[in-house]
Amino acid sequence: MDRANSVGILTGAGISAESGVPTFRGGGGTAIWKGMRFDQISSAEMVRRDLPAVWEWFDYRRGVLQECEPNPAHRAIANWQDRFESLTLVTQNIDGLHRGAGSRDVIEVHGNIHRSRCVSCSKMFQMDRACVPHDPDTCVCGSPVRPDVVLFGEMLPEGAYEKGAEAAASCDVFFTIGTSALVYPAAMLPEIAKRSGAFLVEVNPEETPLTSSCDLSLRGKAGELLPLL
Ligand code: BJW
Ligand code: ZN
Repeated sequence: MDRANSVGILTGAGISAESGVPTFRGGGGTAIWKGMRFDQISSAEMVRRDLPAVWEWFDYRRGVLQECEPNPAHRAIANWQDRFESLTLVTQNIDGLHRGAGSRDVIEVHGNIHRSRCVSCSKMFQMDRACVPHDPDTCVCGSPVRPDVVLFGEMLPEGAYEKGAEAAASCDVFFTIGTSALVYPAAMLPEIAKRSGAFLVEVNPEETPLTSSCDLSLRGKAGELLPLL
């Protein structure tokens, strides 16, 4: 890190675990909401079939997030942004905690839970964090709004993945932090970094499919390890 000019970072649900945000696949189980696996309810098909149920799930999670604050891992990364010539932070998280900790220009490849979007005209609405359930329910054009998050089977926001891939291909060190690295295309970023010659570091209490490609695996909690780095 002393010699690095350019740093790339991919974070996942694990970095927010110590803030009290549940992970998706952690803890030996898979998140279940009212009898549905999260990959069923968090899917493009479900938005078409039962948008009110999707909103119920996301409003529940917005409620959980009201109690959550950034943790030392989010703050460590925010501090790094002034220590390197270039730092690109890509997060799969929709919780907004990186920004809450002071990180700028966060690339949120899976969207943001505090934003909604019209299903017809794509107009976006910033929701009040303090306001659960969501508001508005309907766009000015009369169509319903949906959470502005990327569900299974949906495309990522335009340019977001490409920006991350560019940074991954040109950085000196790449960190993959708190992600199971199972969901694509985000999981491609550490692979691109490694192929392009970056030093690849994983921060995770458990092994992931990326572990064997990593130059260094730091086994532990992000909130404990990142401040030490
Ligand atoms: C700690 C810790 C601590 C715990 N400190 N660490 C190629 C092959 C096969 C399939 C596909 C493919 N390309 C695309 C697909 C399909 C699909 C996909 O990837 N499926 C795989 C599951 C196989 N991808 C998509 O559909 C994507 N879209 C797309 O590709 O568009 C093109 C397309 C369109 C149409 C058809 C086909 C292609 C979109 C993916 C969007 C994913 N969205 C979700 C839900 C968001 C909304 C919501 O929140 O409900 O995003 S899924 C869910 O997983 C969420 C997360 O961002 C994402 C990643 O999970 P993450 O962050 O890694 O969390 P966990 O829980 O898995 O892991 C936590 C980790 O933390 C663990 O490792 C712990 O050990 C660790 N940990 N405590 C550090 N204290
Ligand atoms: Zn509209």
